[in-house]
Amino acid sequence: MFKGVLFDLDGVITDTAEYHFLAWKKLADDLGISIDREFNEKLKGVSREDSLTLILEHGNKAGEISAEKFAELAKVKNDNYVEMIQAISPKDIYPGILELLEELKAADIKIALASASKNGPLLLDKMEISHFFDAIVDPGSVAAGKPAPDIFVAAAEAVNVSIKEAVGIEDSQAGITAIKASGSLPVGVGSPKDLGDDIAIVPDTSKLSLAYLETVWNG
Ligand code: B16
Ligand code: MG
Repeated sequence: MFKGVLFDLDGVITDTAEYHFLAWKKLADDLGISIDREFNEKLKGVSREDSLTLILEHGNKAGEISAEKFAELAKVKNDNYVEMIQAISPKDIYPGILELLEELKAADIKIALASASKNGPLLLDKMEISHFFDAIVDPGSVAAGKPAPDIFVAAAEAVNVSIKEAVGIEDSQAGITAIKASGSLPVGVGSPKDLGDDIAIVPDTSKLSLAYLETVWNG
């Protein structure tokens, strides 16, 4: 049996993936760069700075932005995003997630947060679920962001669980790649079209439960 579950946040625990998209879209529009939902799949799970680089490259503007302007743009996006998430509360927790956290706790399975977001701790507090987490990895503390495996490896280490005895739950292409590379077992939230047809995928979080994870684990 697995001994730990490594959770992504945005798009797995709550719908903040949508707010990230809206905040990036506004910034891109202001820069005269067009981004759509298909392009956004490449941004999910990717750090703030790497996301901005991808957007600027997409708009062929990477070369014309100074380091100072780059930092300013990243701040503008985050300020807009942080404003959007102020109203997040326990009612915004995705269906099935609270029940899953309760089941994992009761089964003494470790719970860790492996989110690329620096706003992760704030969001867990707003949803009043911080106490479920045995560890929250600071995304700034790992050498490379998703799709590199570092944050999942660090999350398993932080709860003293072998990475091979952990399940990772993700909604993003970058995150699934990271989980696969880490050696833990991936479970996707979304569609095989976006996440691939070689892993266990639920269409939405209401299908996640301890029993479901056990079924996936047992192959
Ligand atoms: P922040 P996750 C990721 O969170 C988001 O999917 C991604 O869109 C965002 O750019 C990244 O966090 C950084 O977030 O700007 O708040 O530090 O999906 O890994 O939980
Ligand atoms: Mg995510």
